Amino acid sequence: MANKTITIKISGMTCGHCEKSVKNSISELDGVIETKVNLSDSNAEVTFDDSKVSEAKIIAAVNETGIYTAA
Ligand SMILES: [Cu+2]
Repeated sequence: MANKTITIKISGMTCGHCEKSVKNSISELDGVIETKVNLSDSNAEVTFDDSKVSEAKIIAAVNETGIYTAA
């Protein structure tokens, strides 16, 4: 088990509500330890246990909202 911190670019966020929605969609994944979403920088900093979840899964969770796009 190793904790990893990544920053992903998020498109489509326009307000504090968007910020919260993105944060929730990432935080509910098993293995995610901390999520910081920055509306002004259009990104999310995510710390996770890489034995439980991956960067690809985190990106997929954001894209599954159908509103926000992660890369
Ligand atoms: Cu919004």
